[in-house]
Amino acid sequence: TVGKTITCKAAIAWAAGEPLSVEDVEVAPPKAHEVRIQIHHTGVCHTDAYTLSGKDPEGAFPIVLGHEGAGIVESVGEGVTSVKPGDYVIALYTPECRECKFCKSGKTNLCGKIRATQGKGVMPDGTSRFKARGKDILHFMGTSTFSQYTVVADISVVAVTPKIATDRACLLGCGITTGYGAAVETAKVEEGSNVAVFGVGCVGLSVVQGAVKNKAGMIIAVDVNDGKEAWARKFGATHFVNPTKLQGKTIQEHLIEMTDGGCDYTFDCTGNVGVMRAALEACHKGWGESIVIGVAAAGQEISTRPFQLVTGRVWKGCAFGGIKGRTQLPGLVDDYLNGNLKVDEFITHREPLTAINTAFEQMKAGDCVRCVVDM
Ligand code: NAD
Ligand code: AHE
Ligand code: ZN
Repeated sequence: TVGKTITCKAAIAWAAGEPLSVEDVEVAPPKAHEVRIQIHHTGVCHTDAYTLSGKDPEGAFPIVLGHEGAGIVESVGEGVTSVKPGDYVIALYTPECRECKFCKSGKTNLCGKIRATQGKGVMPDGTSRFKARGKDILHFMGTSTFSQYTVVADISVVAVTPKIATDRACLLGCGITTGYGAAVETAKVEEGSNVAVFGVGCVGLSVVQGAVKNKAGMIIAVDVNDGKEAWARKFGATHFVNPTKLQGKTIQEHLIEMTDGGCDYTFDCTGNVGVMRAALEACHKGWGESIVIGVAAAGQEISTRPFQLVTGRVWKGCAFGGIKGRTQLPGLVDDYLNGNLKVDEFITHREPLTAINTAFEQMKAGDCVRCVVDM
């Protein structure tokens, strides 16, 4: 059966740096191997603000942003077997086809199947399912969750038990999974190891949570915003440092002193390349590993003395925490339902879709961990 176009509300980014405009969008039915989702809730991640700012080299306009969403499958295209109408789902900006070189490597969660079209803001067949004011509107990160209905590839969605409410499940679509996975899956933080987390927004606090889960020793939260100290301690950080308040000492020197030689693992959750350097240099000689999670603007580059690597420090990074969404998200949902993964605690603000621009403001103001938007 051929589905119908649905007209609903979406927050459209017409141009870089402008507020989103909530207006009617026409959402075409899913084609073969595509899924149309009614989004119930979406988080607003720093990456949405980054692309809206115009600093993302892949960011093109007009576009429906949003990549941290959960809802219910409305309809599926031909050949879709992994989900069915009525399933509760989380959208995946890191798809998992289980067939490509990346998926089969056993070395990465990155999937290559649709990355090229995803980066261009179109579906795998090269076209868009969104239209507004008579114009085609681009997709974002293969998910576009700032729309009441969205269409995604069938490899970009995972069904989860409806026991987890969609206002919680959405946060597993990016922020929480990214930080938690970076600690547990990518770094594989060991018991007793000393950890420093630069930037304790949703992603950084999730790294803290992963470090606690793996029984790290010192967990040092580093943030320029003193308001984040209480949050970091609530999630299990043992120390807090505001790097702007160190007199005559760099943050890396300070951390090396605190940890008697440097951290075993550090994480950048800021997207600031100066912070990335400090995080690498705060690592222990011989084995310390620094994980880049933050996304930096076009033109930004990282640097350090190669001696830092020659003497055993390791620089790496990950997307979505290194987590394979279709395989591993149901397990994280179970962890949440069994009381072994904090999710509720991340929701500090809520807004309706009509006030989505307020959610962006709140994130910049800094007293907010995550604002969840009710669609
Ligand atoms: P956020 O805005 O909620 O948190 C960022 C935190 O960093 C804030 O608490 C802020 O005060 C702090 N900060 C800013 N500059 C700092 C500095 N110089 N030193 C120390 N702290 C500083 O952002 P978020 O949603 O948690 O995302 C964090 C970063 O991770 C962003 O760059 C985002 O784009 C990126 N991200 C990457 C992935 C991935 O898969 N790699 C996934 C999600 C988010
Ligand atoms: N288009 C951006 C890339 C931004 C980026 O690195 N995105 C992360 C996810 S951030 C989620 O909040 C990611 O998944 N990266 C892997 C990939 O394939 O994009 C730029 O700067 O060019
Ligand atoms: Zn994100």
